[in-house]
Amino acid sequence: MSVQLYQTIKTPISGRRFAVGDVHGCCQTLKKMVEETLQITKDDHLYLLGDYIDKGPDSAGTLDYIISLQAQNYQVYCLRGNHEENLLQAWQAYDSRTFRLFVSRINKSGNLLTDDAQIKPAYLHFFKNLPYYIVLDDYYLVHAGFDFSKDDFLVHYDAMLRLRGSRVIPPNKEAVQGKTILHGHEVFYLDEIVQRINARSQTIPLDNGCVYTKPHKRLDYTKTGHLCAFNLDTYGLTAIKNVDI
Ligand SMILES: [Mn+2]
Repeated sequence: MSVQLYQTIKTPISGRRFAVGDVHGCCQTLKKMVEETLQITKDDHLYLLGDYIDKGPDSAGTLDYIISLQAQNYQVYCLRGNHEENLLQAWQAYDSRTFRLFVSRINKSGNLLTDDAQIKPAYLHFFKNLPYYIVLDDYYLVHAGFDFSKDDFLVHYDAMLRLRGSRVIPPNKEAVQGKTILHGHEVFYLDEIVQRINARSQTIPLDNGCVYTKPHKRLDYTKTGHLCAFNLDTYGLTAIKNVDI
């Protein structure tokens, strides 16, 4: 199996560029963002930052929607998130009973599986082809972040999926060649995201915890629960409330 580790994408001549944070099974919210709010056209680029599945109500529906956009030649580029990686790893490591338990009970994503507890072929194909990061002319896109404590941060793939702490670890400016880093994975409150954008921060988080719409032990749910889209050219942020839960 050969995995495409990263993808390089040139800026489109016409069309807009948007990056959207963690969707986590909130298919209707993603659909609303794409069709009503942003009104994405086939000239636009849409970058999804990983974690399409788990937590929310419809993992399979979210994948079906993304795959159908790509099949219709919308320019939708998808990163690998830790939830997609975890699913693939569990599939390889667990017996089918444990695997079904993990996917259905723990992650509430039973609709990704066939009756005999295999990942449905279309989803397996989708997951296997997800890159760990995307290089644009002026941005790096990554699910969680890069480990800048390492000189060769571009080969530390596990950090790209799981790192937390873009608040504390500054990017190595020279190493990223002036590119801005966009990431998801770690929930940031909306005011923090706006602040990072307005400050033209070198690292911009875009996960506002779309699925956290109710009181939560660790997060202030009045400041989460939005799906965020960032316009890479205008620096505009569009945040919409979750409509799935
Ligand atoms: Mn994540």
